[in-house]
Amino acid sequence: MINNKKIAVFIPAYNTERTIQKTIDAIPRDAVDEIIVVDDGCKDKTAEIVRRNNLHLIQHPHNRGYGAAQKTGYQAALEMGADVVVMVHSDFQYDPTLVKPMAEKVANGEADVCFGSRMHNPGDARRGGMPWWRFAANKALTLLEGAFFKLGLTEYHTGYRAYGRELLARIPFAHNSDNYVFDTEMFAEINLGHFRVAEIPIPTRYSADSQSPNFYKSVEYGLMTLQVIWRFLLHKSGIKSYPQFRIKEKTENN
Ligand SMILES: Nc1nc2c(ncn2[C@@H]2O[C@H](COP(=O)(O)OP(=O)(O)O)[C@@H](O)[C@H]2O)c(=O)[nH]1
Ligand SMILES: [Mg+2]
Repeated sequence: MINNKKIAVFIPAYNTERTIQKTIDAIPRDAVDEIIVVDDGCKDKTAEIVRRNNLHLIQHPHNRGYGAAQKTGYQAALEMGADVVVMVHSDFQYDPTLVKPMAEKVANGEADVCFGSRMHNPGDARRGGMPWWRFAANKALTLLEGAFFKLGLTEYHTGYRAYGRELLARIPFAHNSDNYVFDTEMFAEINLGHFRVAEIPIPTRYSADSQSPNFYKSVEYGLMTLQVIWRFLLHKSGIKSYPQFRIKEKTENN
């Protein structure tokens, strides 16, 4: 609990037997009420490790993708009554101890969502091992997304995010992509819903154990990002309406 708010950590996992235990161990348990792991069709020992830790495990029978794992995780967190859901990647690329300051921004009412940025001090991202082409693409896409989504962030490609309950209840994220671009769609939706945004600096970690989309997947992700921007512009200008961008009204229940 933070500020009497129920805090859930959601971990998307795909074949991360080498890193999931140290990820779980580093989560600050005094602040966190629920830990939900979505096993996205893992073919290794990930599920066994999660079971040993007595956490809330949800399994996809087949691999459905990073976006699909988030849909399952956020839905479960809402059903469990979470007020704040912090996504922590299972490949230990993001420092789990920062769950606390991330969740605090939302739990204390400062923002509806908090992002961890590796690009707050760009030199740190390179020193943390971010490959140069990923760094360049991150910078370029961040400039572009910043121009359209206007959330004032220093990075638009972070996987470290704390979402508040109201935001998750009002964004129809079930209509989002099952793929990596789910994260980009959330930015468009945060703009459309006029949600309040916070950002904290986080360290960058690339190690032998971390997972990342390969070069081909990253190019595909870049193109899908452009497509999201295009759909967002069509929607915002009223030319075309997309179900995923129809942000629900604020009600007593969300
Ligand atoms: N690559 C991949 N990761 C998945 C999938 N489903 C869930 N994940 C998890 O989502 C997280 C983010 O994926 P990752 O490849 O590390 O992307 P990155 O954030 O760009 O480094 C990791 O913790 C994965 O274990 C999937 O279908 N593919
Ligand atoms: Mg990764």
